[in-house]
Amino acid sequence: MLLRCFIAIALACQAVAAQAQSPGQVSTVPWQATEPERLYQHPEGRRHLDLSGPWQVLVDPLSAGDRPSFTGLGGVEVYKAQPAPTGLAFAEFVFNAGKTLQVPADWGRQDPRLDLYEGPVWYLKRLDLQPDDGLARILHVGAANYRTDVYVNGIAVARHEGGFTPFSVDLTRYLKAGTNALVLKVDNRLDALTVPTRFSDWHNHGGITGPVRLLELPERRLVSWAIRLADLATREIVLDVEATSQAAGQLVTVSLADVGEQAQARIGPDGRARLVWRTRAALWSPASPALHRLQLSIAGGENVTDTIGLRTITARNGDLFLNGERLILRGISSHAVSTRHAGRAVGTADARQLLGEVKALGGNFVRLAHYPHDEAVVREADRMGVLVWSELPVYWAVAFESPDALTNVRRQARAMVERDRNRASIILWSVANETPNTPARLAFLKEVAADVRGLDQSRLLTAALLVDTAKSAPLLARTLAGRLLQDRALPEGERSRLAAWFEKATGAPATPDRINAAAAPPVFRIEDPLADVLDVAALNEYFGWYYASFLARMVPADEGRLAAAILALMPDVRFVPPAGKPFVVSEFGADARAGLAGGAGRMFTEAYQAEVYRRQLAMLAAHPGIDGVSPWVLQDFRSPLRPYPGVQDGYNRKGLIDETGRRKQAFKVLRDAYRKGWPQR
Ligand code: GCB
Repeated sequence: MLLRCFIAIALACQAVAAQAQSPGQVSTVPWQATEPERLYQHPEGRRHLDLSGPWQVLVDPLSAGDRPSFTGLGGVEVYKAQPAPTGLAFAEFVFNAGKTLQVPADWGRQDPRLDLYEGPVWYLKRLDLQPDDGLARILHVGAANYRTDVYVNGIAVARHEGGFTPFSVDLTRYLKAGTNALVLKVDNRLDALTVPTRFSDWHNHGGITGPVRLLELPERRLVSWAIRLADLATREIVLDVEATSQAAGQLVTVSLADVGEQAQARIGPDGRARLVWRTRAALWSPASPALHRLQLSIAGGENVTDTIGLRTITARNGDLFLNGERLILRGISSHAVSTRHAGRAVGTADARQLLGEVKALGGNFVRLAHYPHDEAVVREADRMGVLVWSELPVYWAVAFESPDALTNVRRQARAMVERDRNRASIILWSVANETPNTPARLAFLKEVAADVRGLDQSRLLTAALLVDTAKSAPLLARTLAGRLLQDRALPEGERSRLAAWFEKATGAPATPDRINAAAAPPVFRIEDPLADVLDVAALNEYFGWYYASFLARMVPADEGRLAAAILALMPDVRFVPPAGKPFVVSEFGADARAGLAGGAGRMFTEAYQAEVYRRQLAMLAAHPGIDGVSPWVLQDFRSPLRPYPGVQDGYNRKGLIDETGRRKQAFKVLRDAYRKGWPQR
């Protein structure tokens, strides 16, 4: 009898559970929250509560925590942050101080069980507040990868998408006197519609990876400001200020305290003001990174201090100019990684390590790939005098046909620019990396480019492009076949196979004249129509690394022989950028496992990588119009695309430095070239 009773209860429970889990009931939170709109700039320099440190967390791989129930019997609703019950009260999804994660930091670095985790983690911070002082309280999140839902005291307040850029949310009306529960649900799952998509060459570090602050600001406050040296000759500065509507009609005063300059303007009904004056302030450059204290104050409202530099960056007749002087970018690319610890780089100490290595190379430039890095890096780049390329995560094939993806990227672009447009170090905004040349992609990126230009007139636009493989691969194949057929030492069997291929590919007999003509130095044109939208044409190319294995599938020749022929060809290779555009090679490189023996005749050795650098630097120095390089890449970084056991072990090994900080031979090759003033020979 008793048994039958239990069975009846169990069956009833199952039925309720099945109902609760039926499709269409994925989330039962009354979700009204929308994407936060305005980004509050420079949170560090404004009155705030710092929310870094330990947060209580719940790992929720099935994303059950925003359901009222998953069994039909209650007890989930993580966002309500109920206190852990005692006694006979049932609980499962409750926060408990026993499980915490540090903020800011990705979760994999803190708990090896989360290293490959992709899913939601709930974060809780309890805030004791007395918000009766008339101040607005604005949450500012530096970065959280990838999707963040913000809840205050059980209410869904905002949902943000994008793993690298900051966002702010006005929490004032949700907070009460006493203890408040701030819950962030951070979900790092990526798919074909996210930007970036799931398919990329880096590890998807999840978590709150930027600082979290609660700004405490008066009603008459600043939202954003943009300062630029608008005219090098007259030294005219233009400063655009955006304040809250409550500040309309008030005077805003700006001063550059160290040079004793001041300007004033009245804030218009739209909250905006423009201040213009001529300055005597010293200009910023890598050789002399002069910074100035910018003070902004609204009458009867907020005072903010920022640190800024003044410089111009221009492109003219295919060259780059910093403060009117010809500029060559001696750079290196980098992911947001640090040799100080695993995971994503964050904060000033990581920034100094990364930029310190750029300086040690004798470089003046870093390409911060493939997404905006932590704000600390660009602030430190201002101080240390390193020029910066900052990039949107529009990487490979994103959903260019999707209006949602476009809206998402436009938001990310706005946040990237608004966060950093007062950093003198940033000279280039990159809108994309290696994207397919299709009409949908061109239309998409044109819109993004127009937005970026509208938000900032003091930088140049670029994107990392490729040469068209449909044209370049057959050209390279014919050139290499020609060179191999010129080689008297080529074994007979291979010669006849190659000659037969050559005749078929060129449609003519393999006569000495034709072979010599095919073996002539190849010219690769950058013909991507996206270049028309950009100020600077940047090219990623991997001569000396990838192409031989690919060509060995086209041409009947041994892969090793093709690889050697490519190395031999490199001094003769020429790229032609679109007319009138500065030309930067934004990637070249080769993998090397630090310490791997085998000499330059074996791929993945330090010696081979160093040889690729020597040849690349010589090849590119021979391009008369070259404006700079940022080889790939400063430090080895985690990537699921790189398993090769014993060699890559889950790391892209194209670093000049390995993950422990050990410098490889190629580091010295690049440093010597930069010290000698590359591209001069
Ligand atoms: C590229 C990509 C970069 C990769 C690199 C590589 O072209 O832009 O994200 O990591 O090549 O190592 O293949």
